[in-house]
Amino acid sequence: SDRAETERLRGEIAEVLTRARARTAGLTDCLDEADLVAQHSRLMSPLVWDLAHIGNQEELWLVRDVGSRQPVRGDIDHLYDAFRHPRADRPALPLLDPAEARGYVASVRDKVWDVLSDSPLQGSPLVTDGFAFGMIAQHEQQHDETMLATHQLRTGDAVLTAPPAPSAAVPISGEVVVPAGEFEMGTSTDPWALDNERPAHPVPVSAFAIDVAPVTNAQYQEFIADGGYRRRELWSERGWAHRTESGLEAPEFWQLDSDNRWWRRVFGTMTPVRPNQPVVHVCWFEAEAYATWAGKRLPTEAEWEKAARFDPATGRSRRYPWGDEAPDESRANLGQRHLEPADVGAYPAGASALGVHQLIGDVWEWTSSGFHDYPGFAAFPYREYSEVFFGGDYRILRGGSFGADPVAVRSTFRNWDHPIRRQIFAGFRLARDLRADER
Ligand code: AVJ
Ligand code: FE
Repeated sequence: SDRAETERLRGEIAEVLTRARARTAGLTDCLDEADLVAQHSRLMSPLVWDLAHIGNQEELWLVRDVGSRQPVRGDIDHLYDAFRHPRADRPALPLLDPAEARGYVASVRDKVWDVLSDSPLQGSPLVTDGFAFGMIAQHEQQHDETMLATHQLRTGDAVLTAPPAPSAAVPISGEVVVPAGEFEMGTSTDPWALDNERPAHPVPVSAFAIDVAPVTNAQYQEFIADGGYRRRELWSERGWAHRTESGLEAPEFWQLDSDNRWWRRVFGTMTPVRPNQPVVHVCWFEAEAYATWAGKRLPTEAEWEKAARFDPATGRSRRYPWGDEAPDESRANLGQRHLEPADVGAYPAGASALGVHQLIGDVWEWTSSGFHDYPGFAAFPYREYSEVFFGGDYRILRGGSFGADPVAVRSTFRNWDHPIRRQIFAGFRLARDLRADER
């Protein structure tokens, strides 16, 4: 019945909101006041800003807009408006202190429980199928991933712990051919898909080959050893200028020891580089140079999505590579269960219909595409989520990292960032055009 369905949906919303808040608490309760208000990198906000910003977005959309309730704090919106204050300026703002921020997010959440129990979850587009609640759960999880990146940048003793990510029973390598033809890209029906993923539309894609796994640390070390960072001809003009100015020599957080072995700092702990793990913390320009060195290229966004979703048996696009069922521990490394990517081949149950592994989880994957609207796009519910970024100097990332929560990951989900960014949990996989004899 409709009533039973509304109750089920309320339960699901309560679960995703509660899971997000537990993660937010875990990322902030482990640090003292000084660490929470400090700026660990000019690229990032103080963690106490993310915390109150999470509460403020929840208040704007769920308490005030959906719930038509009185503001919890009507006086602080401007402090937590990401468009008013660039990240580098946020530490100087008169922010809520950690205790006030914790109190604020808790008061907002109390009101949200009341709004949720009253909302019919249908009627206006904003609440239909619980959209606004799902959007806010995704927003909190996106900031949790950003806060996780701040933890990775932070120097000092390790504070986060998690079991190591799985290795593979059977190693995998090589590529698969994705046949030519139209596929359905994007979605018009996924209830919590964000505006930039909509609407579903047919996209013609020529046949191409794509690697079954992301590029690993061992493969990336070969590129370094072969002079990858010194050979001008492997880099684009912009890439080389950036490499030179920024002194790039290896992925961020990597260090070479006196025996010529690579280590990387992982959330405050020095660990030997795991050879079969996807490389992480490389920018788009490094991915581009590696692809040139390997004689391949990055996939376009449409190619990535077709490899992830297209089922040749039915011609349908799936929600996830393995089908329509939600991710679980056997299929993908998501949700900060581990603090690192898993080795390639660790999730055979997560492979796509075409046999491509680990498209979801482990590392965000750079694509060659910029961020543009799909035909028929309509900004919803606010232009500042997606629309203001279209056509900017961004590259699309797909698939989600070990630090992305399942509520904010699906094969239609689109992430974007500047091509120089390395603090995000990004790696890449390669693709190539087919040779004449393969077509
Ligand atoms: C979609 C991950 C690029 O973190 O800048 C958070 C998500 N938008 N608050 C970001 C977002 C508003 C966004 N990304
Ligand atoms: Fe935000």
